[in-house]
Amino acid sequence: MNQATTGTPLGANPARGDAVAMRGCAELSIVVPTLNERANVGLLVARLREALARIEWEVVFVDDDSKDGTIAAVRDIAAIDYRVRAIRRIARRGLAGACLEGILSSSAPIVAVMDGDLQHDETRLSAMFEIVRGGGADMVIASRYQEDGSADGAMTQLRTSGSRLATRLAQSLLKTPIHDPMSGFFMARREIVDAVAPRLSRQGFKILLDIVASSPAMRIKEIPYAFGPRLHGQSKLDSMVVAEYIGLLIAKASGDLISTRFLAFGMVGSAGVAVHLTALHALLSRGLPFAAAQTAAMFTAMAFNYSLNNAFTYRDLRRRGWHFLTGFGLFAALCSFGVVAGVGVSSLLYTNPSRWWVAGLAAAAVGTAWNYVTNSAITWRPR
Ligand SMILES: Nc1nc2c(ncn2[C@@H]2O[C@H](COP(=O)(O)OP(=O)(O)O)[C@@H](O)[C@H]2O)c(=O)[nH]1
Ligand SMILES: [Mg+2]
Repeated sequence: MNQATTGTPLGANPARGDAVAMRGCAELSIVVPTLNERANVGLLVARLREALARIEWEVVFVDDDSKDGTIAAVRDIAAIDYRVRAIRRIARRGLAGACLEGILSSSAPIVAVMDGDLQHDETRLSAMFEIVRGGGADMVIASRYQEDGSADGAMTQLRTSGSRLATRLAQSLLKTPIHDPMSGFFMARREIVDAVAPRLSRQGFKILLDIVASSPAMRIKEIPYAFGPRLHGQSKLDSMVVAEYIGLLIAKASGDLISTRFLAFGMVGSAGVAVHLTALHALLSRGLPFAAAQTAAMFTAMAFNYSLNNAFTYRDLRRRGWHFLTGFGLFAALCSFGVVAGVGVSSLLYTNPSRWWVAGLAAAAVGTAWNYVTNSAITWRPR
C-alpha cells in the first residue's frame, strides 16, 4: 500500500496499528567537528538553545575518537535533548571528512558547519539561516575579515599574517570574490553540498574552500563576525595543515587533475630519490660492493618513503603497531612491481641515446603512478 492510497507517510499503515511519527526533520542541521573538546560541548549546546529559540534545529557532533571523552559528554547531553546527535569515527582523522560525514548524516534542508570550541559566534546563525531560507543566497559565510568582523581576540600575529596570505592565495588562484574563503563557519542549502560531495577532499582543514571551488554557480553572501578566543583546550592546526592547504589549492587550480594526496606522494617519492642516492654514495664510499650497496640503499629509501607516506600522505588512514609492519611488506612488494613496470616502459621508449631522459622520465612517471594507485587501493585502503 502506498501513500496515495493510505494518505499517511510511506510505509506506515494505521489500519495495522503502525505508529505514525509525524515529527519532521529539523529545519537546520548544525555540524560540529570535534577533537578533544570535552570542556566546550556542553556550553556550545547551551548557547545554541538560546540563539536558535525560534528555529527547529539539531546539532551533529562528529568526533574523531577524542581521548578526552568528548563523545561521552555529547551523549550525556543527547540523553536529555533529542536535538543533539553524535557520530564517533574510529581510526580516521581530518576536519574536512568529519564535516562532510556530519552533513551527509543529516536531513535538514539547510546545513551549517561551525567549530566546537566556541570561537564561532553562534548568535550569527539565525541571521545566516534567514538569508538562506529566504532565498537570498545558496550559501552564507561568516567572515572574519569584513569591516565589522575581526580576528583580533583569537589569533597570534603570525597566524593572522599566515591566514591573510593563505586567503590572498586562494582568492587569486581560484578567482573567488569572497573575503574569507578560509572560514570554518558557514551555512548552505543541502543540495549544494550533496551535488559536490563525491568530489570533495576528505583530507585537510578547508572544506568551505573546496565546496566553493567545486560549485561555480553558487550564490554566496558573507556576514561579519568576531572570531573569539578559545576558552578551553588547544588548537589542532599544525604545520601539516599548511601543506594540505597548498595541496588543495593546486588540486583546485588543476581542475582536480592532481589530488592533494598524489602531490604528497610525489613529493615523498622525490625526497626518497635523494635518500637513495645519499645512502648509495655513503655505502659505496665505505667499500661495499655495488649490488649490496644498491640493495641496502633501496630498502633505506623504501622504509623512508613508507614511513613518510604513512605519517603524512595517508595520515587519515595511518597504519599503526602490527599493521605498520605488514603495511611495509605490502608497500615494498608493490613498489618492486613499480620498478619492473618503469624499467619495461623505459626500455620500450629508449630508441635514441641522446634522448635518454625521455625514457628515464617515462619510467619515473609510470613507476610513480603504479605505486600511487596500487598503494592507495591496497596498503592504505580506507578501512
Ligand atoms: N572530527 C575532527 N575535528 C577536528 C579535527 N581537527 C580539528 N577538529 C575540530 O575542528 C574545530 C576547529 O579546530 P581548531 O583546532 O580549533 O582550529 P583553529 O580554530 O583554526 O585553531 C574544533 O572544533 C576542533 O575540535 C579532526 O581531525 N577531526
Ligand atoms: Mg578553534
